Amino acid sequence: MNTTDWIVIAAGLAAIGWVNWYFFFASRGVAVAAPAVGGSPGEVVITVDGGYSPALVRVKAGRPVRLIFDRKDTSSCSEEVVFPDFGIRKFLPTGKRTPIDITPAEPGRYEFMCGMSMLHGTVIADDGKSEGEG
Ligand SMILES: [Cu+2]
Repeated sequence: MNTTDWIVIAAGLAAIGWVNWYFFFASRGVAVAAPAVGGSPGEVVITVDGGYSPALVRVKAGRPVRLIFDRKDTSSCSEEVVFPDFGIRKFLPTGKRTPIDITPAEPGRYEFMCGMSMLHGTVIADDGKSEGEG
């Protein structure tokens, strides 16, 4: 390979890295939460207050995870949360913690949203094997 090839490859890798960084961390300025290690199912608390915080949750594919929606606001917008991939639609009472159990079978992105699809969040399921654990 000549120098031009290497430059093209390097530029391509940089672009991929930037895109991943942008979508995972920068696009919404959100924290990334992951379930505590060793818990089964892992639990992640998501605060609902005019949006989801964190709006990005990383889990392991094939493992059950409990998302606990802690709703603080009284807006009718956020009173329901929907997980289309899991056929889940749940009412979230204000001032209460509502657990939702999911098991993302495959690695990938699983969106969740309010009943009107105005607030959005994402569960990213990673392939558990990539971190040396089955
Ligand atoms: Cu809404």
